[in-house]
Amino acid sequence: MNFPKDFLWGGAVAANQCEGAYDEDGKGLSVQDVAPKGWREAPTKLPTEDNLKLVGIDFYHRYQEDIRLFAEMGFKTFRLSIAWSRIFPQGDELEPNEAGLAFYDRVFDECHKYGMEPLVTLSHYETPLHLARTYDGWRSRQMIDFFEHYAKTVFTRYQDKIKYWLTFNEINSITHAPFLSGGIHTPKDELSKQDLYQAIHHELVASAKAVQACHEIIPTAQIGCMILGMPVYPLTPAPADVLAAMATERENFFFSDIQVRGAYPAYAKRFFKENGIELIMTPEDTAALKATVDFISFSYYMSTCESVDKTIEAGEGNILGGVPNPYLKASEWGWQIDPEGLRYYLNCLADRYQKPVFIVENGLGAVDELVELEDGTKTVLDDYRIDYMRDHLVQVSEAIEDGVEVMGYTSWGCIDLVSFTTAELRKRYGFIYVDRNDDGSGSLARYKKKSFNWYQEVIATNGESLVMK
Ligand code: BGP
Repeated sequence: MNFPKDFLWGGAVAANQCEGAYDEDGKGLSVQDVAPKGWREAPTKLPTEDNLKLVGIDFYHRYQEDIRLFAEMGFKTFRLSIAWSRIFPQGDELEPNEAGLAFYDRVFDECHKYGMEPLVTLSHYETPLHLARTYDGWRSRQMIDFFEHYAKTVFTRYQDKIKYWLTFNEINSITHAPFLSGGIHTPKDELSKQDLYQAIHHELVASAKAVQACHEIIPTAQIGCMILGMPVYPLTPAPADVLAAMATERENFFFSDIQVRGAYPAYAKRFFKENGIELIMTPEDTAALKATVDFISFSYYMSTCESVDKTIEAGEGNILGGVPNPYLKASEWGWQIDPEGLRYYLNCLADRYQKPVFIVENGLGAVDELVELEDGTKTVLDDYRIDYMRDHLVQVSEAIEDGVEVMGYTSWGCIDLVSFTTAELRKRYGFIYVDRNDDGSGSLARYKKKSFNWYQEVIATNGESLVMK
């Protein structure tokens, strides 16, 4: 196997899906606290008891135990997000909440105790609710200042602790999930393309300003963008399908094209013209966008297809969805499994940007059964998860052989947590089972699954065990 010696093996979580403690130590509400059913449904007025994220897996109180388990697996890195509303409860204050800052000090120190580098997402679907309700999220230009202030605050505070940063999680998902991704309170069907793309512009400027601030405050750090990665194949070789696939792919690459190259891509002009979009872009915005990222990170769960035949029904999937591929099988949630698509996508990114890439989410959401072995230990025999991850990691190795500079791999939901799209607990991704169920029952105890030992060996052998029988 050809994984570089310093390959960053690890796992990933997001604050809103694991921390719980939604109103402790001065934390303000985030958009997630009023979204008990995931991204498709309208938010509630106040947090409701059926919202599993309010307790999450109680990482806020159990982070020491969890990080110790990650260390036992040999993680070199642990991707997590800072909940913006722990630091600025409303989002528009000038002074940060010290208790929130102190919590992440403790978490980062715990990681360093085991020689694990935290990889920190500034904003992972958890905009402070006040910003959504008062400013309509990224529709307001004022958000740029609020975010820049937040980013500078955490860069300054953690400058000696954090080397790897990401700005916005799956930034391209805002086109489908404007509330949870962009804090936009206006219902999706009332949001014009003009307003959506103006909001996107504000978010991209804010991302670039954070990149600039990171480079100034922590010159030794690296900061990346994060996109929802999903290769789009033409459903047939018909040229019209190929062009349709290109157009859909560009709707996603639009974001990273700007974050990596520092300016709007040429194809944006026609897209804006045909959709009646006229952006307000100041000369300061144009200058700010020139601060470009050091690497490209992305989530990868599935590929999809595109067709000009609009009678074909879209399949299920990671927010963006698309037309199902007749050659692929799907997970229990209908997400089509395509390990070779990961190799293809890694190569696409490398060809397009000539920058290092980082897979910061990948994994299988499945229903797990906790069983008791003869010696009394409880575990999950999750061979299906091992197969999924092995197949994907073998393709990562192929991409490295193709010449792609891959910085690392952090599997999604390395410990079971509340799912994003459907906000449930029975959709599990972890190497560690958490005893908590959709009805809120469970002791919150942690159990190692079979995949725990498997991943431990993969890391210990730097990937060699992937091809050993
Ligand atoms: C991505 C998100 C994550 C995560 C993952 C899996 O879109 O960045 O937050 O949850 O998808 O999705 P789900 O949890 O819905 O299975």
